Amino acid sequence: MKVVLIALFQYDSYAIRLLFSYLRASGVDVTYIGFKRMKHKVTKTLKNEFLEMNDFHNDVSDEDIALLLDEIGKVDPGLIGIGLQSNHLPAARKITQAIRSRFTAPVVWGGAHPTVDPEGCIPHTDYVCVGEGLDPILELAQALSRGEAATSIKNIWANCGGTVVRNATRPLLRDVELDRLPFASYDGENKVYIEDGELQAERNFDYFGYGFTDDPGKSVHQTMTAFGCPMECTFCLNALTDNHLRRRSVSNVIAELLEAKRRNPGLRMVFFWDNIFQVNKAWCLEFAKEYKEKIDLPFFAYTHPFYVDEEVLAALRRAGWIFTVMGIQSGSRHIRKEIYGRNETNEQVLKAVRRLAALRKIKNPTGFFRIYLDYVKDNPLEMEPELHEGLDLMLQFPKNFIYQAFNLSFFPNYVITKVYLERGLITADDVAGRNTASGSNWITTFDKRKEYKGFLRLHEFYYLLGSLAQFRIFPNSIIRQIEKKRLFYNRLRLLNWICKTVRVIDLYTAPLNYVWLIALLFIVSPRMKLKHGTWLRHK
Ligand code: B12
Ligand code: SF4
Repeated sequence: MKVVLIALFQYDSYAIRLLFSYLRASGVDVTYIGFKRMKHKVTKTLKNEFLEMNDFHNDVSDEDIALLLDEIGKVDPGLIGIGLQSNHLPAARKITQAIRSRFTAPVVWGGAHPTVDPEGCIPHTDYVCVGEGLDPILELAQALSRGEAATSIKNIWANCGGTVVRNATRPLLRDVELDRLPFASYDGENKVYIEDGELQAERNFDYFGYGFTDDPGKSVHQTMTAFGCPMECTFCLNALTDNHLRRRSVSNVIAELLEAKRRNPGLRMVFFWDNIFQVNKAWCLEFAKEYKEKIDLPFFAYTHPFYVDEEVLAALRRAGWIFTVMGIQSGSRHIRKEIYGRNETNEQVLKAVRRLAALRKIKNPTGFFRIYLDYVKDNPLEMEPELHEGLDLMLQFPKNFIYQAFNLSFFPNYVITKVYLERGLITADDVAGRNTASGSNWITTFDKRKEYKGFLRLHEFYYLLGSLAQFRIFPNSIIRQIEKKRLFYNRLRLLNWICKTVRVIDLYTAPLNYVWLIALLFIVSPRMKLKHGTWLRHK
């Protein structure tokens, strides 16, 4: 049996590369197609008073599809898998229709969107995988190769000519089972990449403008040590499904990284995509020791205000931790607790940021520790008192953090989506994947072309104040005055210009804060960047 797996808008999908390895290790002839790159665009369209929308996952051309069909045709598979997030739904439907018009092989959808909305997916495809997909897709491929109907596989829903068979879900893989999985595949074998209607054999460049692969010259490896999360935020998939934390053993993770280093002596950095890396103190301490001893490369890992044990943070820092993202989401205790289902108090948030900032004192060969703080922007329920509380908290943070704001997105069936729909704050058309202009929430920056009215102007005003709060050179007292007197409230472009100027002055007056920029240049070699025309991120 031959299987084609299509990763939508993500050349380096960890999930699809893991499925690829699992099928290959089980004797299936499998091909990976990276169908179009992950793209970043600043949001530009003001859809209505409450939402900013963005359609960057929607640029699938006829040439892209023709090439995809040709590549599938070369393999002549018995099963075609498509991995998709909710934003990708319109594209997935278009591709599936095209595949069905040319091939008889059934199509199975899997990933975040089919998991949260199988009912909405099944009419458009032959099979839908709900939740974990490794054994389910293998069993599906095996059943089809035996010529069976494949209608009783757990986690797989089947569309039998319009009649839907909804099979039960199997238990999640346990820790010991994770250790038996092959490592996600980053080699060049059976992999093709499509963009701009052309094959991109030489251009496996994705997140940040470079690829996660062990090909020589590609200097970054990505992996996950754990799946699931102990939290249940209302805007996250984890609040919807049983997705309790499961973790690989330290020795299994180290074995993968040793293998990645062996294959690619140019490896410079590791990305751990775990939802919260610092869970389980004993695991982290063991990991830090082993990692420092055997891998000794700078790494990225997310963190969370509840998981900031000083011993763990320090051990990870000494092991090579150089940048992190911590979700704060709102500086208002009320919004966090009542709207986002997050229980940390403002004191806990402040303590967490301070502990992260203190890690800068711990020596590390790269000499820097980048702290990105994620916030949700444009929540129509977050008004002036909450935004004020948030700014007040932010002004107490040690400086030189990086403030990132993401638009509030509404994914199908998510807890927050249901609440906002019930309260009439959004309509069904605002839910990701519903429209051709699919919702997304990539990093928000000030958009000077917008017509700001009421609520949005307020959010944009506080967004710019938050941007100023990052810099040591811009006094908090001035930020408080701007807020109090609402200076520039009707001159947001001017305030944006001030932010930009402050950034430039900061660069010149405190160049040591920007050592990370130089380090990044060396993590991804300038030669590669020049060759592929990418700088920090792919446009
Ligand atoms: C790591 C991660 C990322 C990394 C991806 C790194 C990489 N190169 O793979 C980065 C930071 C790049 C990222 C980006 C984004 N992400 Co993200 N990300 C995650 C995270 C934390 C883990 C995903 C993962 O790889 N898990 C491990 C794998 C093994 O598990 P899995 O994905 O569940 O896959 C299993 C099954 O779903 C199934 N399966 C998956 N695909 C397929 C395909 C087939 C054919 C089959 C049969 C089965 C199957 O089998 C897999 C193995 O069991 C999830 C949250 C979560 N807890 O899942 C969010 C999540 C997937 N991300 C999300 C979002 C929104 C985004 C962004 C849009 C964010 C943004 N603002 O831009 C972008 C979009 C990127 C893109 N173009 O696709 C949402 C998706 C929501 C939705 N309903 O669609 C999630 C669910 C978080 C959330 N808010 O709930 N993300
Ligand atoms: S902490 Fe992060 S991964 Fe965990 S439920 Fe909340 S948003 Fe999702």
